[in-house]
Amino acid sequence: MNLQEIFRRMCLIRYFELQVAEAVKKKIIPWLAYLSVGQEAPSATISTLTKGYSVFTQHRGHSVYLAYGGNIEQLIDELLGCKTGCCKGEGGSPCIQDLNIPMYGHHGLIGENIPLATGYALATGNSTVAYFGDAAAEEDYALTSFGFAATHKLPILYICEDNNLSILTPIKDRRNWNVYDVTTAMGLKSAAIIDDPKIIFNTVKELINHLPAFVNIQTCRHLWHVGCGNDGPPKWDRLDEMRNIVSNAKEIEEQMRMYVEDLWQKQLQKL
Ligand SMILES: Cc1ncc(C[n+]2csc(CCOP(=O)(O)OP(=O)(O)O)c2C)c(N)n1
Ligand SMILES: [Mg+2]
Repeated sequence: MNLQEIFRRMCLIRYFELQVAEAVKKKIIPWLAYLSVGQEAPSATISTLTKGYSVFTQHRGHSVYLAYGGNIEQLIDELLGCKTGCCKGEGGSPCIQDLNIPMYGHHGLIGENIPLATGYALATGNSTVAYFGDAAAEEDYALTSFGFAATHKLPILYICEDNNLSILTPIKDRRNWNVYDVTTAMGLKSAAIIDDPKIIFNTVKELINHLPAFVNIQTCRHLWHVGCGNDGPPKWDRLDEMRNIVSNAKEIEEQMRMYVEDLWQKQLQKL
């Protein structure tokens, strides 16, 4: 496990998202942006284990795109609505994709990436990973896809980034069951963990030898569902905890901050 690399990816995502938040505040980005501040750990960690997988995301996908090495200039341009964006400036924040990874974007229905990824794994036989939220995992088409993957032993890894929220509604007000129990009952290898990169790494490293598999990862959204507001200090900040355990953390963080800020400046100058 390369904790420095995981931390580097977390910093890349954090500083990228802070730039987006700044651009939203200044109305340079006047449309919806779904940010992953606080939720960096799952994709930053899992991407180090699943290079070469085909990736499917839903609306909160900047983190996944960046973690898997998506083209950053094209992502900035997409958020700015430029023709040079990764969806020609027509998709915006929720629909981003980079077919060089390959990563396939979102189409509007939460969790639709789950059946799409499942069908893709069936059709191609490629190792596939789908990232989605705790509300997406409740959808009927998500649950039937989990069952289908278990029955057909598809090479797919399902990652639920569980921030306990569907916009503003916590899980306790939405359901009295958890997805882990359902996927386990269906015969999927399943795990329910917190977003500590060491735990994520060890869990996923084992599960990818036994696909199909499902991992529920409790994570903490720092900002509102959309845009850059917040309701005070977050419950936890995994990136901050990593600063204390990764060697050369300060240097890595500063390097990523400068890298991202320079890229944003460069792209903004083109406007
Ligand atoms: C089928 C469907 N229902 C409702 C919505 C509206 N909607 C957009 S995002 C969202 C919440 C998604 O929550 P979750 O899947 O947990 O992802 P998170 O936003 O927490 O990352 C909802 C209800 C939608 N896009 N599609
Ligand atoms: Mg959620």
